[in-house]
Amino acid sequence: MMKIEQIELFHIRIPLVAPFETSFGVTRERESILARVMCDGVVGWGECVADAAPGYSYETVTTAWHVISEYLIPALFADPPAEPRQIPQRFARVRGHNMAKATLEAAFWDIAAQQVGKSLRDYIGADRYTMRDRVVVGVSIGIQPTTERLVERVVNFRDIGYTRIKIKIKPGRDLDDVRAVRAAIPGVPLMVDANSAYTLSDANLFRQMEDLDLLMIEQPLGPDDIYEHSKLQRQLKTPICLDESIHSVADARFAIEIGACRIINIKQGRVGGLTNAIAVHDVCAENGIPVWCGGMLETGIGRALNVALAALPNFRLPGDLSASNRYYNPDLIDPPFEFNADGTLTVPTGHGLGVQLVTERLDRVTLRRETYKNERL
Ligand code: OSB
Ligand code: MG
Repeated sequence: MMKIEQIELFHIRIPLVAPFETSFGVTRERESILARVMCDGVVGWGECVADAAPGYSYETVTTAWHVISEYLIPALFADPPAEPRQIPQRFARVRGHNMAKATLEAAFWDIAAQQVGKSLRDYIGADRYTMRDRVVVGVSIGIQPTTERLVERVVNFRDIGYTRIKIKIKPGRDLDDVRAVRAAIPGVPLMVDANSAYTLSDANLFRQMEDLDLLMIEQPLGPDDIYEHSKLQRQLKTPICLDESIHSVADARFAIEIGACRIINIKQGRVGGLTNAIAVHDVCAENGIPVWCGGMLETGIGRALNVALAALPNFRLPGDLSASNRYYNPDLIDPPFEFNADGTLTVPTGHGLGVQLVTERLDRVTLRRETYKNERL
């Protein structure tokens, strides 16, 4: 049994190095929650991927704080898990709120790996998977004020060495932007992410992108839709990748079975934690569907978890896992994640997450901090 002594929550706000615009809004400062869990004197960290506003998901920093503090922490104190894989079952009486759930589960994976003296990568891999040492990464570029500025940024990231470029699109900022970018970087793997900004009646727009050699079109239709994506996918040679629509193994199975996508973006926060993320990975692998690791503008804490997850074998496409300096300067961790010349990030080898949080930096960005002690101990 994991003996949980206490759990601390930190509501943080940290400025991005550049604003990040998607079809659902602009983020200038990332708000999030960090959870610090202590079990038997071992400290583990988890980062919540919910944002301040309910743009990408209905979850927000405020709803996640509420659900974590009022329901999830008490559930764990009442019935502590023997290992992290039991946590989804402990949280089963809370519907939804996957990002809140994933925050705590992450910290327990960090602790469990440390307790057996393994990196999170090796702990996830166990004897079941051959894990990578480095993960191939891409960059996700937000909507820019002008097409010229977008092309400039794309070329800049290509020159740094990012081997896959993703650009955000929205109605009015789509075909012309994609054509201009494609012309500027012929041959470079390129994809678009619509974050659910379109409907089936826009099928013709996506057909017009068919000759731009896109790697995939990410989440063109509704955040809760799977069915209409299958109708769109039937009209396109370009693979559709689902992000927002996939919240569970059941969603993944359904989407694969009806042909709604040929690729799935896995975000551990969106599917309710690492246990479910690994299960989605497995289902996709069994069905020949490649996955890649999505990002939510995480600090180094969340990034370390993503990088370990992306070391699994069916993460066959570059993830939205850029170097720390593409997001925050400085990151909350030191050393930061650095971009390798071969287009990869190195998976940490230290025990647990294998990254070092800088306490003074955390203090500087913390808006609220609360400690929950386990009175049952
Ligand atoms: O749709 O993948 C997305 C960021 C916030 C919310 C949703 C998304 C994104 C990104 C950024 O695309 C990925 C990253 O962290 O680099
Ligand atoms: Mg996306």
